[in-house]
Amino acid sequence: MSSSSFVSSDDIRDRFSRAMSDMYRAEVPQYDTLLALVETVNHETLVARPALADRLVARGEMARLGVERHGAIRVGTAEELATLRRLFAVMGMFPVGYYDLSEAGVPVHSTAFRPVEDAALSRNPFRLFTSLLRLELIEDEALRDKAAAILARRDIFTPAVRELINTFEAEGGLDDAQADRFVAEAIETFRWHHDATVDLATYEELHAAHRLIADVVCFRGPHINHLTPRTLDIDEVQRRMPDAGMSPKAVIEGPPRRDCPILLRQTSFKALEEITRFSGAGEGTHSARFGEIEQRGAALTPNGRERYDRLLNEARRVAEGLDNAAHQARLGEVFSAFPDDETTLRREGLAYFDYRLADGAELPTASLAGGAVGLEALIAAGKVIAEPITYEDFLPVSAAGIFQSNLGGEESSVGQGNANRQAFEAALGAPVTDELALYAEREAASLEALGLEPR
Ligand code: OOG
Ligand code: NI
Repeated sequence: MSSSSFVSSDDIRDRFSRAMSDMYRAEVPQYDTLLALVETVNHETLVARPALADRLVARGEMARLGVERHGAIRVGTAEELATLRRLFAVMGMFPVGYYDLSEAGVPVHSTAFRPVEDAALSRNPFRLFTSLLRLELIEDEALRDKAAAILARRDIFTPAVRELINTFEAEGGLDDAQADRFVAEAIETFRWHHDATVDLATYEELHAAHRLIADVVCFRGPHINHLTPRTLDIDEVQRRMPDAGMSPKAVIEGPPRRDCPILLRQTSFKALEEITRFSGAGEGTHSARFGEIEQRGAALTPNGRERYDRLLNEARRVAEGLDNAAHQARLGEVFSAFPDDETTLRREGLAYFDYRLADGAELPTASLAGGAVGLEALIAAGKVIAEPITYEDFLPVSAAGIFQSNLGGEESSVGQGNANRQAFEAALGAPVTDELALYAEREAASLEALGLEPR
């Protein structure tokens, strides 16, 4: 087959994310309500803030706003994770970042499969936060063995999707019909099943060890547990959620509202109780799926991130049990120590920036050797435009808050393990990419394109 008949990975990802959104909309009607609410608030925000609209257009983010989603899944074995890595590669999604959730008593570690190139992100930035259950953190050995045996019996992939992954790897691409078939088959892995694979007693035993273990082990596959649209004003969406019939979690995770948004703010609403049939005719309920929204801000440098982590810890020490208004007020106070204008964020090296030539501007050749001083002068003269790079990843403390809120927040009887990136990468069958390195590369590339030295 000639490579010219291949569909691009970006296209396959776009088809897949739309198919996933359609499936989730049919499975969870509140998701549709949430999408409508986010769209309304985004529209109102853009009308009220034309400068923000201009910037999104200039950064290539306006077109992607309407399709932008992230989802989350949880798998049980190394083989499942490694095959997912190959499946996502077909769609141009690669493992970025390592997240240790065991610190927060959630027995998983995770990565995000996502596109990494600028053009791919602009086309469709669909990401999946993917967690691997850590059975070694179950203290009861007999229960651990039982869970492993149940997981060993299932195959979460259809035979056809396995074949198409092989075809992609052997031929270097998929043609149009194969790509459609791939999307239809891949979606099957993430579908919700009302039938559990175990009897009620087994479900209850695993549930007692940790709700998450039951969610991963007792079903035929890693059902998509939420799909998250991106909003431009998370406070406003949170405020309007109750009227739209959704009850948001107590507090918005992440940094406070700011003039220059940083990193990621998230909130979710509670999982649905779903009727589940167990083998041996038992019936019960299981809550697997929930809703979430996110607002994205600037990617922070290691320095900026270190300061964020420190301030967040400081705010959290006294924020326990506060409602959202009080929590946000407390965060706001503590984060007044974090500069909130772009010039300072840039000059102090707290956030990553993208540099481009202003429309119609030309660079004087003398500026090329000017280093940082030359760059500042060019920005001051309006010849070079510096804009923060959007954070495309996740935050472990926030993710733990989302997990806990939707798992019922109960104390876990699971041992708190340590981060084990090596074990995660061994299961994945590949290293995860360091997310900070990606932002640093993008910043450096934008300077190089102007003939300027990286910072
Ligand atoms: C994932 C929770 C984390 C996020 O956006 O940080 C997450 C899960 O519940 O499987 O989705
Ligand atoms: Ni999420």
